[in-house]
Amino acid sequence: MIESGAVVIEVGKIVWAGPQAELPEQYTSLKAHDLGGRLVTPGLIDCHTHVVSGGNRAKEFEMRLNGATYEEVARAGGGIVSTVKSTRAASEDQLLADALPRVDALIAEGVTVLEVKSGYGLDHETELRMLRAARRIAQERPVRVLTTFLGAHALPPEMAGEHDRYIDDVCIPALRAAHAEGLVDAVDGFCEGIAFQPEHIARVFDMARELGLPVKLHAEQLSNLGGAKLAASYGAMSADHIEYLDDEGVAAMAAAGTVAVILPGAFYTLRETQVPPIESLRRHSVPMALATDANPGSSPLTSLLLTMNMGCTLFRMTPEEALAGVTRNAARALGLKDCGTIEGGKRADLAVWNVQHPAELAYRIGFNPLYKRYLGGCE
Ligand code: DI6
Ligand code: FE
Repeated sequence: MIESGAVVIEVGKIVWAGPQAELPEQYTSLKAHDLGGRLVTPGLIDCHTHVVSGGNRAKEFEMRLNGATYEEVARAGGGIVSTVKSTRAASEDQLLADALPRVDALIAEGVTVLEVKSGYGLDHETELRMLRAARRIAQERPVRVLTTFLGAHALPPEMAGEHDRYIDDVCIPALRAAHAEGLVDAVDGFCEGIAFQPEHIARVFDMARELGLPVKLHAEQLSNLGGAKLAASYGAMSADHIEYLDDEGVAAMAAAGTVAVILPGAFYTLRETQVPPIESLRRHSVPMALATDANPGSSPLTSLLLTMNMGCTLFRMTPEEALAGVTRNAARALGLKDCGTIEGGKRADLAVWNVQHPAELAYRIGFNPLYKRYLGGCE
């Protein structure tokens, strides 16, 4: 932390940052914004969300309170598949309208960059519609949006038991089409017993490679299928959830430079008890990011500050790790080199807080100390 710091911004970019006493002469005549000694951090980055989706799953929340597990709900036709029904029924305008209040909640807490996944369409047309709605968020709100194709999220009910046919006839053609339309920044999958096996994910990742798209994976959330290791073998930007990750998987991620995206909102909502291997990730110097996983089923969470708190309280991450997890390492999880830290050459995406010390951001529960936010230098 720099006490009494200054940040110099020119045309949307940071050109200098450091102690005010060392401000270079050439900048002293620029227009100054006095932030009153408040803490300035990089704008927050939510690197894993499903904010575009139809309907909600409050009913299923009740089912689970009555004892059903996430997997039981999924097998009973609820879960992801119920959101697929509502998403297919929604127009692009409706999907966008439903997403905006969630996005507004994130922005209100200093978020400047947001990742949004498809994966609730599971047919060609709806997967593309979700991605178009996601792209439009950045036209409607002051936030940068990256889109991820998640066609391999679940098997649609009309193709029950036909994983191979779904991957070949729906997922891969939809990925090609979405890419051709400029709708895809990265490719994701759900590698899990209730979703897809590593060999299915590998086929999707082969196509991503052919198209020159980076990959990431929902891995080791409910069991260990070796998903993170597979993702690492494709040079994945991140492996996400990873509660059931073992040391071998951690080592593979470390060797590949794959970021661990920790999602405490899903852990909390599902009342999971297996915690991600934070200590092992530290030991292997795997960068850790934190994200909301904002989705209608396993993580109806749209607060990145609460996510930071959960990362600390549930997983014993330090407040400093939590802050790096929603800034520097979240940028890395998205393959972004132009944001996530406050230094010369980066975009002027900043959050200004009514707090004295960074630990205060992770410490409070349900309190928003944001004073103001700059996106590309604009308030
Ligand atoms: N893991 C998750 O936590 C979300 N997707 C996934 O692959 C949950 C999706 C949902 O329940 O709607
Ligand atoms: Fe997710």
